[in-house]
Amino acid sequence: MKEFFSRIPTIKYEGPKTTNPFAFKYYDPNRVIMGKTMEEHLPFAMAWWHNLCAAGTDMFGRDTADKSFGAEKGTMEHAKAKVDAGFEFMQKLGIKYFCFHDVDIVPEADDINETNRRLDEISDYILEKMNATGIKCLWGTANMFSNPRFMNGAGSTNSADVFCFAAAQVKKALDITVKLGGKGYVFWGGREGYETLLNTDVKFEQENIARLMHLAVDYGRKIGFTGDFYIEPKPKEPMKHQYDFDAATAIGFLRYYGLDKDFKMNIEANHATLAGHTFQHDLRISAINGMLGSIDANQGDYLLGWDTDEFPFNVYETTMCMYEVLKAGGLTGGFNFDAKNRRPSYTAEDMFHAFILGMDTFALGLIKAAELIEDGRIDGFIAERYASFGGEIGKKIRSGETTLEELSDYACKLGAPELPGSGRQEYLESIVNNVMFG
Ligand code: XLS
Ligand code: NI
Ligand code: NI
Repeated sequence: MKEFFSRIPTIKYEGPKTTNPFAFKYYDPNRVIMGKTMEEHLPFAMAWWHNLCAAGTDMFGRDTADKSFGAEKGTMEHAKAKVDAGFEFMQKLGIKYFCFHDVDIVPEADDINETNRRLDEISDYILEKMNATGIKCLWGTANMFSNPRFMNGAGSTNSADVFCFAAAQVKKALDITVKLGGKGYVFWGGREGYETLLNTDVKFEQENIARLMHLAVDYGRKIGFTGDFYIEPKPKEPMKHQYDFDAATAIGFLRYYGLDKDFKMNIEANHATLAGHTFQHDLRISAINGMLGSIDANQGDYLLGWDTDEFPFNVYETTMCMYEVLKAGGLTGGFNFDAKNRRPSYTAEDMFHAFILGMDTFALGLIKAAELIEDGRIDGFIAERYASFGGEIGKKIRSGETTLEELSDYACKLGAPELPGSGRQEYLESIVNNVMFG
């Protein structure tokens, strides 16, 4: 078997003191934190599209990286070379999962029947590799945004024929996800949104998106898919307005259309920040609604208004992420690096540096989040902050055993309440720094 990354060794944990660029400084898969190993806390996944397909093309220039893996692009030989390279890559890093779109794993043909045949062929090949290595599929999805037919979206399209093509792609992507034992199936909105309300019937489009999701659930359950469906919220890009704006919007949509039992959230850091939230916010909203499923682990650039899909570097962000994940009792999904190298980082070495950075950044986040929880000062402060609801009148409010008149009488008797107590934000932030840096 050809070795694609022969210059790069298997990446091992060497600890924070090492200067070996091909070693983990913080990600020690066997280290136990709050009763589970790091590897159990952090089921990392490789995104097929960024790591094995994207080669640096942007609006202003062509590929900078060579992702041919020794084969001619657009052929099934290339598709297979990507499988070989991808599994070698994941094995060298100790990555146990991957995520894919249908068109990441095969070149799309003009006729859907031929694309489906290719998908059958490649999935046999991927399955062999999975069985040989123990690497698993985290989730699958259908790319319903690149092909020009989806210019107005897939579920949200104005064309009934295009809607059927979307249905066909979802059906096949579900078949392949089930065949590969995928834990989840993702709906990222793609082009499900609009450019202008002047040509758009929003209610009609949202009903159709919900219909497509219901059809997917019915079919998926019929063929034995027991995992979670996910919505991956994003506020904009490629459409000016994307319907799945953020977690709160997507959860409301799922409940309204009766999809909330089968769906959870796949929260992407960069999407949350594009929506004007912190990553932590969308995780918290998902968690308190019982819908925190999986994470697309990346980060954006606060100076840029689009999905830059950078590898996670910001330890404050991963710490607050892991704080939410630990509090929620973990994910049913995993941490998919929906992230790409910067265009000038075009070598094979850079692909490894990127994953080492991402995995170490999350490992640090996990270590620090556990320390924050074990430290207890933040939890203690929050409990204290709401303590008045443990008093007689507070308890009545919480249990619903009161009336507006009773509360009004209580207030009138008091005359004026005391101020609600300091929020102590700066004090709490200093605790975070204290835990982060010792
Ligand atoms: C795009 C999305 C996409 C999904 C999968 O912004 O993040 O990559 O994760 O379709
Ligand atoms: Ni994503
Ligand atoms: Ni994204």
